[in-house]
Amino acid sequence: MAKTIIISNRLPVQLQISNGDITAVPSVGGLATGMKSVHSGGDSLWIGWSGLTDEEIPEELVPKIDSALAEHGSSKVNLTEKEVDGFYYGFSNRTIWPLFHYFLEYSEFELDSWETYKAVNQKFADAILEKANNEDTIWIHDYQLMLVPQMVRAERPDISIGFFLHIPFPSYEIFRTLPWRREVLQGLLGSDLIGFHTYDYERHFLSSVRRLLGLEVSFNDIYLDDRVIKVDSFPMGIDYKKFSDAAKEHSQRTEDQKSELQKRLDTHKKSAPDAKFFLSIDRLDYTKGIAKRLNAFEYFLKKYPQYKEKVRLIILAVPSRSNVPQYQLLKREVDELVGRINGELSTVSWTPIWYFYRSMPFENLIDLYTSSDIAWLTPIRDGMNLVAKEYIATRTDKTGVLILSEMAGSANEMNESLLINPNNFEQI
Ligand code: ADQ
Repeated sequence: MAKTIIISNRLPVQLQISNGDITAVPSVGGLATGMKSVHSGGDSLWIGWSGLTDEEIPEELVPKIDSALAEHGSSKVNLTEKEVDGFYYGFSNRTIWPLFHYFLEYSEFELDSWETYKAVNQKFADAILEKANNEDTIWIHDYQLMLVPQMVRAERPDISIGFFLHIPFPSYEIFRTLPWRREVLQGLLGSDLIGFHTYDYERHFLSSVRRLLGLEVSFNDIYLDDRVIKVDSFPMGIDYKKFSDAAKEHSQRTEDQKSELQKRLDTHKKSAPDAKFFLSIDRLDYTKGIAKRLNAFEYFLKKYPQYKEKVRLIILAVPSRSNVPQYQLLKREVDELVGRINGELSTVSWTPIWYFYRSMPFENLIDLYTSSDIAWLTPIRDGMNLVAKEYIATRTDKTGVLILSEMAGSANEMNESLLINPNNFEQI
């Protein structure tokens, strides 16, 4: 039977080894959350990196790891520490990620990491070729694997390949600064169908194809040799029912059934009749605008002191890419800002900011979404932003306000939210 093979850098579960035992914990992040529902819905295999380098996996545990992954319909690509450094922390996260999010000043163009990116993309392609039959559908995800489509096509000219980019595709003027711009485009053009979150990203991509490769483009078709490649926008959604059902179930819980977090949230609500929660949830990433948001919250409290003791900002930040220097600096900046603002403005009965730097179980995410009056999402740039959609899906009583950056892909679809320009401090 034909199957769908999903390929992304990370698998939907991450493995942890402790005392010779393997545990699989769900991966956090937009891609993993979004694709999980597709993966569990049919006959599919997910290929990706397990999150552990070859050096971290004892030889004798390999069979155990393989069977733990097989239980989750997954199969791993093995990467050494050096490969993870060059491919993941290097080219993917110090070149492509900042460049595609318009952080040109953070983009590093290192030949060595590019070479590793190519070699690792070939490893992913080989893993697909080993598992795929000609009638299977191959669905490749995201900026870490942009060369894989062409690498698979070279060996299996007739197989169906789709590619989806989860981050913005930047305008031609930005993209053209990449030394390996033609190779990246050619890699992507191994696909039959290339998807983006928004029409703007699609338009930028087509413009780069036309100008850098000189190919014929008609509407959203690209003509390459005897092939026609389709390009389109597919704004990614969420598993709406999962979030709204969970929210309804939480609203019916008795006092005994509530989580500790929910009880704390309820206590704060009762402390003042018009107490409000602002919520922000992101991976700790410089593209998400977390530091600006904290500064804006402090500014708000100083400008409108009547809100002191009435509002509280809950910041939930998932640790991310902590090996990259910009992320370490950001972590320090956010820690310091939270410390300074809380130190300056707290009273005996009130702390303005609750800051959680960790991943949270789904149950607690729902507690936060359903208890917060305002979701405050102000990324500087964001491919889509699924948190905005998750928040709306949990507002089953139809209350709540979404304040959303117009630089997030989701702003295109959610124009009843309060849209702000994240660079306009007063507006935030
Ligand atoms: P991300 O940058 O990871 O995704 P986003 O779309 O907001 O951003 O998804 C984050 C996901 O992680 C959400 O499902 C959220 O619930 C979850 N999450 C965040 N913090 C959490 C925490 N502390 N604990 C548990 N879960 C947490 C990338 C792109 C986005 C794009 C997605 C999907 O950067 O622009 O929307 O892929 O394509």
